[in-house]
Formats: sequence, structure tokens, C-alpha cells
Amino acid sequence: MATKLFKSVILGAPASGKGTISARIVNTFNLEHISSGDKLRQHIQKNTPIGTEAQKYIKQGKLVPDELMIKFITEEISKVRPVWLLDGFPRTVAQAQALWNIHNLDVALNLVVPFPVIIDRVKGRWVHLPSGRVYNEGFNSPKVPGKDDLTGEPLIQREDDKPEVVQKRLEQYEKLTRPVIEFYREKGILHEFAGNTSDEIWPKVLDCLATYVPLHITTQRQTK
Ligand code: G5P
Ligand code: MG
Repeated sequence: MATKLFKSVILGAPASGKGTISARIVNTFNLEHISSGDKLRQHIQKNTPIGTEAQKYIKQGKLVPDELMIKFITEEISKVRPVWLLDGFPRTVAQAQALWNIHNLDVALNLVVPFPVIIDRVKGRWVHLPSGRVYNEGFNSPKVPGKDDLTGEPLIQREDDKPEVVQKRLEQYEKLTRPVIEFYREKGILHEFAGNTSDEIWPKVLDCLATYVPLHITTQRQTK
């Protein structure tokens, strides 16, 4: 009998398109999407204790401590169906090991986008905080400037998208997150997708996942 579970992660540098590609994946394959960054920003907006603690690090472009993140994401995973895609977690080898100890992952996707492309793209990013929907001027512009397409609510620019903070995030990525790619390569579940645009990368991700995601998970959505 086909497994009822599907557990996956998506890796990539800041602004490599994890949120953009994740939205297409979860819509196509009927998966749960847990974006660590989106969840933390929602906590910051609501002034929760987690939000207050996380903001100290996020605004400097630093990673939130492993202990907090592992507990936080483990709890978020327990709230959803066991068919999920984690976006932005794990971000260190300690996080990857902690996740590996608890969950059998099916696949790790890694987006490879050149840094100059990323730095250029961050400048035009607009975000709808409650949903995590992202827009970019010229690529997927909102229908009405400054407003979310579905709710009409205001879009914001992220505090950590300022050029000096983006630079710090890219440094942290090189030092702390790049080794996570090797972690999954050694486990034999890594798939890498290179390109300058999400439209170029998406068909390759789609082909790959079509061979992994059990059909009954995907078709549940179509019968709803
Ligand atoms: P986040 O929120 O996880 P990052 O830095 O990993 O932040 P980010 O910035 O959310 O990743 P993304 O999701 O990879 O980027 O990219 P995206 O939002 O889809 O696309 C970026 C922009 O480009 C958007 O405007 C999009 O519309 C546009 N775009 C996409 N494709 C194209 C294209 O083809 N062409 C063009 N022109 N535009 C395009 O984490 C934030 C912070 O939270 C903490 C850390 O402090 C982190 O810095 N944090 C953690 N700390 C510790 N451990 C963890 N696990 C943590 N998770 C979060
Ligand atoms: Mg994101």
C-alpha cells in the first residue's frame, strides 16, 4: 500500500524563490506548507514572546537560535497533516539533525540562484504578512500596487530586506546553511534545481516531485 505520509524540505539562499516555488508545490500537490520565516513574522506582528525574541536576530540578518527554532517548528509540524513541505527550516546542521531524528524525510529540494540575481530581486519584494504571499515588481506585481490580490489588505516591505541586512543574511547562509545541503546529499535525498528565474526552475521541480508525491495525496484536493 502506498504510504500516506510525505515529508519534504525546500532549501535555498535568501530570496532564491523558496516561498514562490513552495506556493506552486502546495497548490499542485495538496501539501501543508510551513514557512519558518512567515510564521516568525506573524509572531512578531502579534508581539508574542517568540516574536519578541526572534525579532532581535531577524532585524540583524542573523539566525534565530537552534533551540528555539527546533521547538517552534516541531510544534508547528504537529498541528498539520503528515504531508508537508518545510520552507526555511532546517537552516543549520543542528536543525537538520534534530529533524532527521524525528521524521523520515522523503526529499530535500535545493534552489540554486546566483547571488547577483537575488540581490536585485529583493529590492522589489512586497509581502502580505498574514498569508506570506509574495510579490515582485515586474515579475508577479500585485493587481493593485501595495495591496494583496486576494484580500486587498496592505503589502509591506520586510525590515530584513534592507541591503545591509540582506548582505548579512547571505553571509549567514554561506557559513551556516550551505552545510545543510551536504547533510541531505549524504542522506541520498537531495535534488538541486538551478536557474535565474522561478519560471525556469518550476517545471524541473514539478517533474521531480511528480515521481515522489503519492498520487492519492495530490488527488484528494481535486475531489474536494
Ligand atoms: P525567511 O523568511 O525564511 P529567507 O532569507 O530564507 O527568509 P526569503 O527572503 O523568504 O528567504 P524566498 O522565500 O527564498 O526568500 O524567496 P521568495 O520570497 O519566494 O522570492 C523573493 C522575491 O523574489 C519575491 O519578491 C518574489 O516575488 C520574487 N521572485 C521570485 N521568483 C522570481 C523571478 O523569477 N524573477 C523575479 N524578478 N522575481 C522573483 O527567514 C527570515 C529570517 O527569519 C529567521 C532568520 O533570521 C532569517 O533571516 N529564520 C530562522 N532562523 C533560524 N533558523 C531558521 N530555520 C529560521 N527560519 C527563519
Ligand atoms: Mg520565504
